[in-house]
Amino acid sequence: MNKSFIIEQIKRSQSFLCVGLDPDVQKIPQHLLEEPDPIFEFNSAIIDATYQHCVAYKINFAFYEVYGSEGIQSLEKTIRYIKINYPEKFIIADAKRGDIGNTSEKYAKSVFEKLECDAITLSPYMGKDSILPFLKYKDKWAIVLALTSNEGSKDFQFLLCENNQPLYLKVIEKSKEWGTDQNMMYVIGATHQPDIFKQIRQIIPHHFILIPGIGAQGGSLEEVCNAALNDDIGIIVNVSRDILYADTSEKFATSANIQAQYYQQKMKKILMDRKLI
Ligand code: NUP
Repeated sequence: MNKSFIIEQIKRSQSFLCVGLDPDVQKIPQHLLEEPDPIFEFNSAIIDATYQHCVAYKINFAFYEVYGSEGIQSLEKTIRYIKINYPEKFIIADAKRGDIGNTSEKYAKSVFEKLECDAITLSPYMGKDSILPFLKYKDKWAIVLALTSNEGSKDFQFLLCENNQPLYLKVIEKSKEWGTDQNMMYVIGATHQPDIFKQIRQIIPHHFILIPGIGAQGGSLEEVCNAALNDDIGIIVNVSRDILYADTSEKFATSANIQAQYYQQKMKKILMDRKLI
């Protein structure tokens, strides 16, 4: 999926929402546990309830791998379901991969060719040869972790490099040379100060930024968006738990629909205020 198509979809749906599909059998409505594949039942209901309000789905592999081969089947069925019913949605594999070159080639092949995802999250720690195999695919995306939303982001990502540049900026500055704004995005967590987004925008004015940390992790949508938006919109904001578990009764899908619409309406206003739609 290329960049102009993603922008077009955001403008059409007046939303830059990504719904994070992080299903947890402990939290999903208990009546679904009677189904042969509760995870898929849950995901497909959430997808049907939210597709009008979002442009992307992010599938965090941990929530599937934890159930072994059955979980992998649910993951494959979920991707297929989106591709068949809502082929315009951008599908992100949140797998946080990255390894020596020949191993990364296998990861890329598995996620882009076998699973047919559009994008994958990558850890930059192993450097250039760990990322390049993902950039060989046309219209596929490498989404590099730059400044993550968790508490532990402070352990390494703020360490100062030469010229007092924090590591997260060094990561962006260096890695942006490996690809372009047509095949690379960056993860920046919404839990950080909006000023940080402005600082990052000076280095990558045109790249898309994937922003997790809204909802359950407490980031402020308006503040972060205002600092991170660019002239081409340039942001995709993920929300997982705040939509998935808005309600754990049998009416969970209706509540997910309302919650996704709540975010979409906020995003629409942000886009309109900035005259981007
Ligand atoms: O920095 C990151 N923070 C983060 O929360 C990078 C991520 N990929 N994520 C993921 O986004 C996290 O693993 C989860 O799948 C989702 C956030 O979920 P929630 O806090 O909206 O429930």
